[in-house]
Amino acid sequence: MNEINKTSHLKTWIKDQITRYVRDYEKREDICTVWGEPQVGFADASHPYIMALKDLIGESHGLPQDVLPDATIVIAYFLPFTKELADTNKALGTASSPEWAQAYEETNAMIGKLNECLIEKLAQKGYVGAVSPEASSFDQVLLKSNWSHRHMAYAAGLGTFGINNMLITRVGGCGRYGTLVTNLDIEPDAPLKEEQCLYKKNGTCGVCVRRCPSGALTLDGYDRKKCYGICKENAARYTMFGSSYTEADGTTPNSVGSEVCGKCVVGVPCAFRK
Ligand code: B12
Ligand code: SF4
Ligand code: SF4
Repeated sequence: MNEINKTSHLKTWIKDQITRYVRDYEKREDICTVWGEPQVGFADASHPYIMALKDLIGESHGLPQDVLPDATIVIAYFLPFTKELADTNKALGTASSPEWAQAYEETNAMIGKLNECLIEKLAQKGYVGAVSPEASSFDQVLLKSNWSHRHMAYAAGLGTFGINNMLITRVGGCGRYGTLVTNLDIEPDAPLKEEQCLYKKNGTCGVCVRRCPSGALTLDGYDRKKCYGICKENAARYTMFGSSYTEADGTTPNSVGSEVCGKCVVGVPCAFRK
C-alpha cells in the first residue's frame, strides 16, 4: 500500500472505530445521552502551533512528546450533542437543564472508555496510543488545564475558535472533544482555514454574548472567572450525575457536582451546521 492509501485507510478505520464505539455506547441502559456523527482530525504532534503551546498557554502545558516520547500524530475527535439535548438548555438564565448536566458527565465518562478502546485497537495494528492524564484536571485558581483538547483539535483541523470561546467544527460547536496521542505513521491534517464564527467572519451575530448570563463573554474576550461562578452554581444544583474532573492526583473529584452552563453553545447559529 502506498503512503496516500495507507493514510486514507487508517484514518477511515479510526473514524469507524470511534463512530462504532459511540453507537454501541449509547445503547447502554444506564445512560440517556445520544450523540451526532463524530468528527475526527489528525494533528501533526510536532506542528509549530503545538510546539508553541508552552509560550501561548504556559510553561506547564504538556506537549504530545511528554505523553508519548515518539509521538507523531494526535487524534482529536468531536462528539456533537443533539439538537434535542441543546433545546433542553436553551432557556435564558443561569440554570442549566438537568439533561445538559447529565450529558456532560456521561460524555466525559465515555471519552475515557473510548480512549481505552482505541488504545487497544491501535495496539492490535502495532501502534501505541496514550492519553494525557492532565486533560481531566485543571488549576482551580488559573482555571486552565495543562492539556487543552481544543488546541490539539485546532491543529488537527477540526475547527476554529468562536467569540463564545468554543472550537466550532464544520458541523457546529455544541459537543465535546477528546484527544489521544499516538505514534501513527500517517499524513496529518492541517488547521482549518475557513473561519466558522459569523462575527469573526463578517462582523455579524454576537448572539452568544447576549445569551451569556454572567457577562463572561464580550465581543472582546472571555472572563473565565465570571464563567466559573455560574458553572459552580450549577454544580451545587446538579450533584446527582457525578463530577468528572479531578484534582491533580487524578482521583479526587474537584467539585460537588456538574460544573456546567453552556448557554453560549445552544440557541446560537454556530451550535449545529449541516
Ligand atoms: C478549565 C476548563 C473550563 C473552565 C475554564 C474555561 C476556559 N475556557 O478556560 C470553566 C470551568 C469555566 C469551563 C467552562 C466551560 N467549559 Co470547559 N473546559 C475546561 C478544560 C478542562 C480546560 C480548558 C483550558 O484550560 N485550556 C487551556 C486554555 C488556555 O486553552 P483553551 O481553554 O482551549 O483557551 C484557548 C482558546 O480560547 C483559544 N483561542 C481563543 N480564540 C482563539 C483564536 C485563535 C485564532 C486561536 C488560535 C486560539 C484561540 O486560546 C485560548 C488560550 O490559549 C477543557 C478540557 C480540556 N482539557 O481541554 C474544557 C472545555 C474547554 N470546556 C468545554 C465546555 C463545553 C465548557 C462549557 C460550555 C461548560 C459546559 N459544558 O456547560 C463552559 C464554556 C466556557 C467558554 N465559553 O469557554 C469544552 C469545549 C468544547 C468546545 N466546543 O469548544 C472542553 C474542551 C471540554 C471537552 N472535553 O470538550 N471550562
Ligand atoms: S454565536 Fe455567533 S458570534 Fe457567537 S461564536 Fe457563534 S457564530 Fe460567533
Ligand atoms: S458557559 Fe455560560 S457563563 Fe460561561 S461563557 Fe458560556 S454562557 Fe457565559
